[in-house]
Amino acid sequence: MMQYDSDPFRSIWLLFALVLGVASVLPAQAPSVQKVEPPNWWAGHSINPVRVLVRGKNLTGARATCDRLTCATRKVSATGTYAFVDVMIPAGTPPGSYPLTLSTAGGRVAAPFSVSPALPRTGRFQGFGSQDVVYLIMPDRFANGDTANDSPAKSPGLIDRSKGRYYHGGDLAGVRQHLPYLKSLGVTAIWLNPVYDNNDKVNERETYDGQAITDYHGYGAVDFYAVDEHLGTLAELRQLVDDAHRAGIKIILDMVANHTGPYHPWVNDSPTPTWFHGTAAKHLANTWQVWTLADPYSTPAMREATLDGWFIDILPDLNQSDPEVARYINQNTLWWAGVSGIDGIRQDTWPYVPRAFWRDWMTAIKREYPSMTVVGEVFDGDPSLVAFFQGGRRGWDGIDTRVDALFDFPLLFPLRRAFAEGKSLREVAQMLSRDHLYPNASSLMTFLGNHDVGRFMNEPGATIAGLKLAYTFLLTVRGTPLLYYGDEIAMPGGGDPDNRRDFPGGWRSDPRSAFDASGRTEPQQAVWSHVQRLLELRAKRSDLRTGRMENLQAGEQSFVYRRGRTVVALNNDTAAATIRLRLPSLPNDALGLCARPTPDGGMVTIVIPPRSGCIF
Ligand SMILES: [Ca+2]
Ligand SMILES: [Ca+2]
Ligand SMILES: [Ca+2]
Repeated sequence: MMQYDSDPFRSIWLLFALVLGVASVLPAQAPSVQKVEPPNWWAGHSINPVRVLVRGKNLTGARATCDRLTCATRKVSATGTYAFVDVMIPAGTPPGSYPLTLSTAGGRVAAPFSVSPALPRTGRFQGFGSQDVVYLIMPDRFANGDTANDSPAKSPGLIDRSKGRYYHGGDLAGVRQHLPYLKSLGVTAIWLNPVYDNNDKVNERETYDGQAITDYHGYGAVDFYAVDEHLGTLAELRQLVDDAHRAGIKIILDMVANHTGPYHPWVNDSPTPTWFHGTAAKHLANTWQVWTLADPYSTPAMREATLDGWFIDILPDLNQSDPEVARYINQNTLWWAGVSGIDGIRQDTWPYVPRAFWRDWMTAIKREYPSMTVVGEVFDGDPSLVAFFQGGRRGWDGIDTRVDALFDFPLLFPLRRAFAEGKSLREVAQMLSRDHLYPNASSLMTFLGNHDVGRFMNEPGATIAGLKLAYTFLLTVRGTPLLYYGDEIAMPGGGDPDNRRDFPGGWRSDPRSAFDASGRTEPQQAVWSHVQRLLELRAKRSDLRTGRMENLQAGEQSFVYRRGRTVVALNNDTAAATIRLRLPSLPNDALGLCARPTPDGGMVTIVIPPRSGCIF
């Protein structure tokens, strides 16, 4: 047996007693405040009291008081970093500054807070649907409208246009300056990738080819209550929304409720012990088994890694089952809407968040903004799986998430195969036959590409004719069509980040500008004017937006369908197609590609040129 000398133990005990004694006579450290979330709220809001999360130092034991509002501290984190304060705003409270005072044994500190005037509702919070045509913009890659924010004081040196994963300088001012371009094309809504403040330094956790990258794409939030300084300011966001509304264009903001960026300050010191699923050191990696979430036979353990795992093993997974996290996200969503006047929301990585949370989140949105709509991302080609996540009916779990729309990924893949690769067009018609699986297929958001898949023109076999034909289909079939910036000028680009090249002409040094017809090449102009013509037709004919869909003919490479009284005929073959339809007559093709249809005894014959589509 080892012999223990009692002396070292006595020394440690004495030291401990000394420290305790000194600590008891030291004055408590003064409290300080770094961040108040939300920094402002509204009188008469459906959420009242609002729960304010104050981040600071030495907040242990903090008691909150406020002038003319009613404040109460609900809890303080064990580290003394976070205080949760309920702030009740009496009806009719005039807008203004209403700082909260936090008092501890160490002193008092003010936490800035204000009551804002509510934005007038007319022409705001409008929602979107099949009457719209949405245009997706990655703000860093569209147009550099303000070079003063290219290398901000807070995060200098992250811009390098020669690097695909660095900032390129595009911003909200650039989007605002090109609203006339979007108007002339005919889009009615813009979806912006996230504008949250992202990391101010290079991202060394998510490296690419061993090189550090930046979070230019906006999906790595470090602050959910600020616009990234490369993109502009909150005031500029509001100005963009206001100017867009004046031009008759809605704004859809991208939001991420599933995770934060790896550098969010919560990661090393979280507001509650259960704020995230696990910690940076110990967590599950997301296994992306989305099917297990829809499977009525899966066990909670099977679903756990997909729901609670960290994306790419790096992005901290928020725990929406912690009521404080749920409340934080709900308030954050309504804050963005309230400060900016946006019309809709695109929600990232939809399946990876518990459905009960979505139901409550959607309910909170609709309670405050009944017309506001949400489109969720379920990145999967299986319509039965995507349909499970659509709102409008309860799943086997008894939950209706109430989400208005989802992206039509199931249609994307056969559409690419047919129109880009020249494969079966019947496969597209067959995918549409699966619409019976959805609570509401007409609310799906249809698209030829987005920021997460290679461009249409990079598919093997893609041609300008194929792209034009794909647009004829996209802009006449059921759903809410989405255009990805640059696809209207046939921009090329492989996988991320090559599919996020700068829009030509968005930078002053660009040799030519595709924002102007004179700066477009012949093929670019051919696609652009085709899209514009289709959008013009769509705007004029409500049939193309809301008309009932009916198949008239589906062959291996031809597809004819009716939307209300309008007939659309597509030929994906490299030879002309002659099709006889059981119709008494047909008007002329609005696109001028098909010859006048010839009626004969209750039938009508149409001849569709190779790889073309006509609208009768
Ligand atoms: Ca800029
Ligand atoms: Ca930043
Ligand atoms: Ca999750």
